[in-house]
Amino acid sequence: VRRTLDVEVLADRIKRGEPLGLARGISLVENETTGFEALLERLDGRMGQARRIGITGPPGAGKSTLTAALTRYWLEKGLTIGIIAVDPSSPFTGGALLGDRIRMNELATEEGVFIRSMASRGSQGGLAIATREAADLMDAAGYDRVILETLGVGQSELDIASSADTTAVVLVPESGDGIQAMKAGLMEVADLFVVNKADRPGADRLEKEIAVMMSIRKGNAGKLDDAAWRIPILQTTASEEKGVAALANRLDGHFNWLLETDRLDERRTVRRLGRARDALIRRAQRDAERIWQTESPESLAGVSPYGLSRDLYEKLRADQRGV
Ligand SMILES: Nc1nc2c(ncn2[C@@H]2O[C@H](COP(=O)(O)OP(=O)(O)OP(=O)(O)O)[C@@H](O)[C@H]2O)c(=O)[nH]1
Ligand SMILES: [Mg+2]
Repeated sequence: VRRTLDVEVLADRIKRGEPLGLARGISLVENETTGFEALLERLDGRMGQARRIGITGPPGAGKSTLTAALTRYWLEKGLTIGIIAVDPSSPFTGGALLGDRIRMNELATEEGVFIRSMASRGSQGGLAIATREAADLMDAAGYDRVILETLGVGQSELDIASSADTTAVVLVPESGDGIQAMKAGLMEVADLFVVNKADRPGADRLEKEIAVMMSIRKGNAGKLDDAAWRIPILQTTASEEKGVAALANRLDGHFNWLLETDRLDERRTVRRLGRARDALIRRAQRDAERIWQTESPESLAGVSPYGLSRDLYEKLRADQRGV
């Protein structure tokens, strides 16, 4: 039996920080169930308190282990933490995800921790926006920190990570990581680098490699800005919870820098504007899909695909004008 959605009631449950309400809200967002936009709109004024941290990097770098370690660290400080693990639809990482779940499950039972994994069903673009909206809901529910763990491959996953206030790129000493990162566009999204698995050989070398790459980029960028953020490179051994306090410290440092330089407001305004654009496009797409549903091969009789699309577009616009 489908319960009808009472947006107001659900919004209140989320505001009170009820985990079940939050879970339901995220499902609505994920499935684009009628009313989800009204829910987000209603909660808009409650957002902006959480610090959002993107954790990204290549498969198996230790992102989940690090996320879990950071979460435990913050829990001990009395903070509450929302975690979004973005499951890539790629079948290649299927095995690793299971491992994730096991680690994450230990945390999931802790009071003050809310974990949600988001899977891409439809388009990657759809996942990216739903993920950000899920983060919004966690924010509205009062979580102090929201961590977005995404795989650092593919533009849309990088977009998710970089939609956070602070983005940490996790690399490991295993061969060629630094160069890979350069290629994958990870360098561009990093507010700080984490060299994880520092217990393995090659961590220092990787750290130097990253430093060199950063200095080349800086050189290319021309004049140095004194107020610019100096991207730190930290070593961690997430599996032993080593270096986690220092990492938490640097994450705070970056957040404070954002605050002090007014960049936080800037970033968030850009983010809100981007959200409006995404929501507009999603709305338009939804309408287009709706009008498309009636089409079949016969629709193409005597007309080109372009002619058909133009006719449908005109029909769509006519519908909207109430003709
Ligand atoms: N030696 C060592 N192993 C680690 C460290 N951190 C994580 N690992 C191990 O590396 C493996 C992958 O860790 P995950 O945390 O699942 O990595 P991930 O980046 O989340 O992986 P995906 O989400 O599948 O991309 C696990 O077996 C971890 O136990 C570390 O600091 N040192
Ligand atoms: Mg993971």
